Parts: sequence; structure tokens; C-alpha cells
Amino acid sequence: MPEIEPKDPSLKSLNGLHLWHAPMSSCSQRVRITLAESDKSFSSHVIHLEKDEHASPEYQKIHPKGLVPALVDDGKLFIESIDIIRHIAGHDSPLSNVRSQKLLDMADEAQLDLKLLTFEFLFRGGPAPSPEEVEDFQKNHKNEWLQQFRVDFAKGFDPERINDAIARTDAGFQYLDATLSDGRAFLEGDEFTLSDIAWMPNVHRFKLMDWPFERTPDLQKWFENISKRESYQEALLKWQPEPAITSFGAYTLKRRGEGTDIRSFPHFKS
Ligand SMILES: N[C@@H](CCC(=O)N[C@@H](CS)C(=O)NCC(=O)O)C(=O)O
Repeated sequence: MPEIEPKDPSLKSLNGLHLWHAPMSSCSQRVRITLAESDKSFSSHVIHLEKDEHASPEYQKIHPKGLVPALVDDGKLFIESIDIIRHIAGHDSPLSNVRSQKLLDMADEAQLDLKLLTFEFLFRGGPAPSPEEVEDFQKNHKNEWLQQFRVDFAKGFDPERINDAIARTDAGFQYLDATLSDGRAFLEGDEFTLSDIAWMPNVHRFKLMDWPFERTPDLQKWFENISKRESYQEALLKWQPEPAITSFGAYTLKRRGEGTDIRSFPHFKS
């Protein structure tokens, strides 16, 4: 569903590219990277997820599920990061030279596991929301799935749910590693495409969690190469608040010390 009808009619009168995004959201990162790689400028509307700005009535009029990112291009509204990056790249750009939709679909499907594991292995180290913040979110955010996710997170995720997410994530990374094992530089072959862009934020995110990328050496090499690109620096690294990265690092070390880190889960023991 690439383009949707905006609930907020004022979006239709916007000119140029407008992006509603969050600094560290992986779905926003892939959109910003595509914009940087396409050399397109955009009006930036930052939504601070940690302040629950996506629960405001105004934002939920822009994105019907209250998620980031959302893009308006000359009055046309797009949600879903994979649809957005396809739209930005258009048909004529070499970025669009993807052989099939498979790697893009896989990146899309990987999102829920990435989210669960991010909350467990990075966000759990941060301060818990106050009872008022919890109540406000449940009252204001209309996305029932997201409401339930917050409840599950506060209660503590079932270890089996975490392990299943780890297993699916590992299967995805193994697939990418096998794809790259013929020596190609990029996921689709010799050219850098949207498939690379779609997966860059995921590998970046799991590195923050100290994911065992030594299991997938070709993927590791791909990432080392790809992370030298200016778009990675400009559209991803520069948007990361340093204090968050420092506290993620400290929390990851703490979990490792306690033997409860991502590597300690049964999936990696079998
Ligand atoms: N399939 C959607 C997923 C969008 C999504 O889940 N966005 C996340 C950030 S990457 C979000 O808005 N999360 C809000 C929250 O967790 O409260 C896409 O690719 O755009």
C-alpha cells in the first residue's frame, strides 16, 4: 500500500519532501540513508519516541498507526519504510536495481523481532516510565498492538519469546551471509541498492547489542565496507545521541557480566 489518503487534509498542500522520523528508529534510518544516497533534501519533522510524541492526536492524524516514519511528497502521503524508500529511489535510480522484493520483504518482516530485542537488550537498561507516562500512553495511543507491547515489556518478555526472536533474526542474518558468500560486494551483486540500505540499520542495531556477527563473516565484511559510506555517517551515526549510545554500551556490558546478554540465550547454545 504505497500511498495512503491522509486523515489530515493539510498534508495535501505540503510542497516537496517532508519526513516525520525519529533519530534512532531503524525504519527512519533507512529512509534518511535513501534520501542521502539520492541526494535529496527534505523538511525534517522529528518525533521523539522516548517522549511518546507519536501518541499525540496530531501525529496519529499523520500516521494512522502512530508509528514512524511517514513521508509526504508534494502532498502525497506514504507510510511503511520499505514503500517509502522505493518511492524515494523511483524507477530510474540504480538504487532500485533489486532483483526481487525478497530482501526488502525480509527486512520488513525482521522489524518486529528487532523491536522486541531492542527493547529487551537496550531499552530495558533505561529508566522505567512513570505511572503517569504509562497511563497517558495507554490513553492516548490508539494502536492496540503497541499498547499491548508496552504492557508486555513492563511485565518482562517471556524468555521463549525472546529466544524465538533471536532464532528468526539469526536465520535472516545467515541468509544474508549465504547470499554474500559468492564474494559479491553488495546484497544484490555489484551494485549498492535499496536492499543494502534496508539492512544497514538492522546490522547497526544488533551490533549495539553485541550480536555474535563472527558467526556470519561475509555479512560482517559487507557491513565494514558499507559503513564507510557517507550516507551511513550523515543519515545514521550523526543522528544518534551520544549519551544513549554510551548507556546502551554500559547496559550491554552489564548483561554480559550477569550472563543474561543476547549471546547467553539457548539459541546460541544449541
Ligand atoms: N513496518 C513499519 C514499522 C514502523 C515501526 O514499527 N516504527 C517504529 C520505529 S522503527 C515505531 O514507530 N515505534 C514506536 C514505538 O515503539 O513506540 C515500517 O517499516 O515503517
